[in-house]
Amino acid sequence: FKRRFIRTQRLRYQTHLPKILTVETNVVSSGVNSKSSGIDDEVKKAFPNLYGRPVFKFEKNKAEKIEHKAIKVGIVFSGGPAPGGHNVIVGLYDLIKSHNKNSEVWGIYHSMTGLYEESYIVLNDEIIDQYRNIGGFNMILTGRKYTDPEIALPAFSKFCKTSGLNALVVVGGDGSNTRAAELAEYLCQKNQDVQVVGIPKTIDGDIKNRFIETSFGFDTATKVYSQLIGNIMIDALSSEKYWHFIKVMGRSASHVALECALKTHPNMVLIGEEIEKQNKTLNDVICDICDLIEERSKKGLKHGVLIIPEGLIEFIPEFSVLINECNQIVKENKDREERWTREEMLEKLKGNSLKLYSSLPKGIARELLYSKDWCGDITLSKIATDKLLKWSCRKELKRRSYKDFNCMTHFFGYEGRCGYPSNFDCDYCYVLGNTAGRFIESGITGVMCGVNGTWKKTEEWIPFGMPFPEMFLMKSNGFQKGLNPVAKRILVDLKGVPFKTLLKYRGIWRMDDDYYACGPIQYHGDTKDERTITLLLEQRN
Ligand code: FBP
Repeated sequence: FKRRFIRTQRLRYQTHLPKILTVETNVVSSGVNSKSSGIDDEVKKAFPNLYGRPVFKFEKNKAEKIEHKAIKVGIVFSGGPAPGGHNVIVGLYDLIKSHNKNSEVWGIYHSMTGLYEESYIVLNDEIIDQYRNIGGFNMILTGRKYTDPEIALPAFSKFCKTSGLNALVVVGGDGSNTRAAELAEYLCQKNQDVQVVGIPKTIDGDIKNRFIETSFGFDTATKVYSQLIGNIMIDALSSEKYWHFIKVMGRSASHVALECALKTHPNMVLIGEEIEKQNKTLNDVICDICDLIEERSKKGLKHGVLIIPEGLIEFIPEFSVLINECNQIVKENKDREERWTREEMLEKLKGNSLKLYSSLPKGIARELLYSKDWCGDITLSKIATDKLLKWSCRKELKRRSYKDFNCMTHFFGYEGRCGYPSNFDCDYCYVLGNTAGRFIESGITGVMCGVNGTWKKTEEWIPFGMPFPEMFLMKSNGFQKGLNPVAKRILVDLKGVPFKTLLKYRGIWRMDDDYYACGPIQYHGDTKDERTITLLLEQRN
């Protein structure tokens, strides 16, 4: 009964809109051209139609009332779930239905795969009303399957012609938005009047740039992880006997680890980007942790909390060489169907990589050979870095004759991806859906929707559309030959204010247990609905 009650309360949450989205609007250029000097010439060539367009924004329509024709808009979820996704659909649905009740939103099942398999549902009020402000991607499901663009693009173009679909909204991370940009460019080249618009989704927080301030889901996920970390901290303080090694999701970038550290004040947090810059080996990292364990122990502190980013090992140079060599060996034998075994890899590797690989616990060595994502990258969430560090610290501390090391490991990942979205993520996603709808109605294609001033009150936000090429670089994507345009994943900026803030405080947190247990997300009552610390520190005008 209680669970139902909470769900009902969540369904009733009233999302807010920026002032400009409460009126009829026209799309205008913001005056900012997205031609960035940082864009590779090859990217420009790959997007001759999309490159060089301005960043679009809205202004109030002062002319006569706009007649909105009925349209059919498809929407896909792609990649890992992120809290708030359903509200993107709801925001889009509410907008286009309010403009013309004959317009339709088609929920495409299982990401892009649904497009090629023509598997979709025409959404209606009854379905939509069950998912307002509710976490998860289960309304239309998600997927990660990669389809070769040479097959996918013509198939989608044909599907639009036969079905009469006018536009597609892609809710995804870097991979999905790469697909969305290719599709938008392809349709322009074919003179096909179908719009493709992207939405920045990922709990990892790595889809951002000089225009996009944050991806949705990062706010809720980091609040959920921080609550759990805070609880563990209080337990550590209460029993004073365990070190807790906590790995948090976030793929390559350490944004999630950094945000959780700023919120909870652990004794130590590892930031992959810093470790790479300092060119540290695994042994250096282990020695740093063990030094702290010993230092605390001398003061009678046998407990502690360490936060580890999911992508840590990618940033340890000797590991990235090893991962590349393993990838290379697997790719050279791509016709092979059976899984590689540890023993076979030991026969193939040479030099330092062989030394490192053979020194790893067998389980970790095997995990390194397991599944790859669409880019051919190792799926980091499957590698138990927390356990690797525990195992290596135990070995090192034994060598130092230290006996009091009791360690518990944790991985917080999936539990943060589908929680009830915070009020921020509810509003942000609703606004992104509404924004996407307005661009589509105005015939704008090839943009990612964003909001300027997300750290302010929702009413003051300024929504915009950033042309896709702004976020691309040339890279091997693991499937097509040579280099191809791929959306960038943005890493932690070591010169940025959030990291500098960590530098200021982390020395204090090592020995003083200044733990901060922030408790669960507040949905009701007198909530300030705090933004992430990252967003507040990066505040842009
Ligand atoms: P995307 O948002 O980029 O799809 O990734 C989110 C994520 O949760 C990563 O943090 C994590 O590494 C990965 O998905 C796990 O993938 P899977 O759901 O396939 O296990």
